[in-house]
Amino acid sequence: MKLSFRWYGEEDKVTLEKIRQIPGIYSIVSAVYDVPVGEVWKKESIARLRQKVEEAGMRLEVIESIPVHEDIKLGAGDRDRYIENYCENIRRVAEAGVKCICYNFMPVFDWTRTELFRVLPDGSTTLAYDQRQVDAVNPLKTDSDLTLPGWDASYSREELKSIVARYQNMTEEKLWDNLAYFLERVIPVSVSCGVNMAIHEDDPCWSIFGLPRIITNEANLDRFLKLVDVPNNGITLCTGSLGCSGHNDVAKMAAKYAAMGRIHFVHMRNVAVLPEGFEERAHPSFCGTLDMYAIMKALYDNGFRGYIRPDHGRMIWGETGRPGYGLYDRALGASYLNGLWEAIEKND
Ligand code: DNO
Repeated sequence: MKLSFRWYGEEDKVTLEKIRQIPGIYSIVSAVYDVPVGEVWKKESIARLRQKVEEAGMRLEVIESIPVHEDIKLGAGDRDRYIENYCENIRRVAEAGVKCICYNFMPVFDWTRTELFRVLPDGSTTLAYDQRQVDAVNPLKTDSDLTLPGWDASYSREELKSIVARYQNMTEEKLWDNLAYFLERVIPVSVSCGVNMAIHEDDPCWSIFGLPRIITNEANLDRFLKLVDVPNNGITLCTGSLGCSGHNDVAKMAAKYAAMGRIHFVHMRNVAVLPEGFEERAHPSFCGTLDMYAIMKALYDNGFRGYIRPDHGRMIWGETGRPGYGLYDRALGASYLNGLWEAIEKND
């Protein structure tokens, strides 16, 4: 396992110096945040990011994310220009030593939660999702007084409304076509640069606000991998995104896609599936619904030795900061992953 850890750049309260003290960190996972979605990343920004990480004694081998512009997902507007920019970003990060790029293909909304600070019985706070609250929100109505805390602050209410409106006639099949169009152009570039592309599953893994979502389950991941059937076209196995639906057998999927050599990155996170949705929990298996040991073992037994990062953590010990991305609980998660891996390896 190449243990990795997400860092949000120089603005991040969780500094590289602190991350370095977590045992076993192999690579930092980061991105360039100084240009709008869809534009080409400046070479100097990529070089500076790499330099910061290397000065702190680590590597920068994973980018999360190079975001996909909405025109590409919509198959409209300036998609060819944005795809060309995307290809150029792949070339540029590859030149800086990056080996894996995580991205997603969710219309408008990335991960969605209804609560960012749900208090758990032990006094820690966590991210939670309640379907009833999501169903009560209509992003097409700007006067609706409900806003979700995880909503992308880069869009104003009016902008959000008009972007959602552009998806009104979008079917799942059309989204599949647009994804294929994107992959057919981007994957050959990643092959020639020696970079693995790793799509992240939709979070949660079902349609929200009537918008199509397709990277959601085993049948759809099978279909995805066949769109461009080469090893570089792979996935980020996100245990929490898949595991928040009781329908996904995450350990089985880990085994299957690892054996195919198509998992390039893993997000390890535990969730508790609840009647009205789900809430995020501490990493160990006994804290939530997922069998984290079974997932790690499935990865190991099927030859996966790549990048794994602890995913969201709770806020504990009074820490404040970016929800899901504090230091302490993610560091506990990293230690737990180290422990699982050592035990699995030694039992082999
Ligand atoms: C949330 C993350 C996602 C992920 C993107 C990948 O915490 O897991 O935002 O980075 O979906 O593009």
